[in-house]
Amino acid sequence: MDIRQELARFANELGFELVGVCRPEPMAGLSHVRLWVQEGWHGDMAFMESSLELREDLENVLPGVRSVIAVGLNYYQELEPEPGTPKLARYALGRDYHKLMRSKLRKLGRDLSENFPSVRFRPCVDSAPTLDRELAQRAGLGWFGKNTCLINSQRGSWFLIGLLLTTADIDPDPPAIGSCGTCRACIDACPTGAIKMLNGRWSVDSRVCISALTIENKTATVDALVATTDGWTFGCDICQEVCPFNQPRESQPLRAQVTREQDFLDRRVWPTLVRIAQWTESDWDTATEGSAARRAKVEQWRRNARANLRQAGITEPCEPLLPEERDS
Ligand code: B12
Repeated sequence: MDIRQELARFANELGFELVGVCRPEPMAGLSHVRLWVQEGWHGDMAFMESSLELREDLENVLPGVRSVIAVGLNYYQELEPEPGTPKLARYALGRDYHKLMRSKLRKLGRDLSENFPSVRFRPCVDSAPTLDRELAQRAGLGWFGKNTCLINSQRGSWFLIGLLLTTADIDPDPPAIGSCGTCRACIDACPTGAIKMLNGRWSVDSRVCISALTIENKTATVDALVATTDGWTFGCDICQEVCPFNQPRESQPLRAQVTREQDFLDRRVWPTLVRIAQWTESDWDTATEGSAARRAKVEQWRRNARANLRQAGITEPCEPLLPEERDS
């Protein structure tokens, strides 16, 4: 039985549009991540600093690992928030992708184990100290664009990455090769200039990236976000929306195809920004359950919603700010 054939069949049945394999060799990009952290471009993401050593060796994630299976899941769908409602990045519109992809990867491991019983697997979806884009690039899923997203020449970049580390020895795929050429669409479109050169590589400065400001940052004030977040409440898709590889063409019909994943298409209905700006902890808890948008806590949601309301010129529907939310 050929494990590669089995893998392709099972991955396809589970709905993964992309699948590839690489060896668990040392991470060539780790020195770049170190520099990025040293320069402070990780912003408030302390976990990116504290996990540097663990990221050096995939043995830390699965002892005995011999192959890394990388999968990609398309999450693209139209984004058309009603005025006065929150604007979320596309990946957070439906069910939490971490839960969805992890359960699919567990199933993939179980399916493969039936014919290869002595083999061990570990699914990872943002849950382990791995450099997902680099591993997926090595496994052939896509190449690094200037916006740092992994771009697949046929499909574009609207896919999430999951990894299944395994002790099985599987023949690797060739790495993905490609380039943005002279295109600067994402660099020029980013309202905060977050895509910049760092030691010869295009990189994202999380201190100003709208995605990081609305999801990871806990200290910026409402005033600061009014000036920077450009109407986004949670995450940001601008650098992918403008990417030429995400524009469908007759010759490239797979680009920006709507996802087949019903769990992503079943969007939740969010309360209005006015309501969110006054959320209690328990409102937040109910509204974000099972959503990737739960990564931002209630204070961040209230702050982001207030910034959006001010951006829309609506200043006074809210209760007065709570003391901890006042700009000093
Ligand atoms: C931290 C993080 C963020 C941060 C920082 C983003 C960033 N560009 O680093 C913030 C919060 C801003 C963010 C935002 C988003 N993120 Co994010 N994020 C991550 C996370 C946890 C780590 C990324 C990381 O390592 N950053 C460190 C920097 C230094 O990495 P880098 O610039 O890509 O540098 C690499 C290359 O330069 C390369 N490299 C350097 N030298 C060399 C040399 C050689 C030879 C090679 C081969 C490579 C190489 O290696 C470096 C490390 O991998 C990953 C999940 C994971 N565990 O990997 C998801 C991940 C990258 N994010 C993802 C997504 C979807 C997003 C958003 C689109 C969400 C949104 N809509 O708001 C945005 C996109 C913003 C953007 N343009 O990046 C996806 C990307 C999917 C894809 N197709 O690329 C990932 C993989 C999560 C997932 N499981 O799917 N994210």
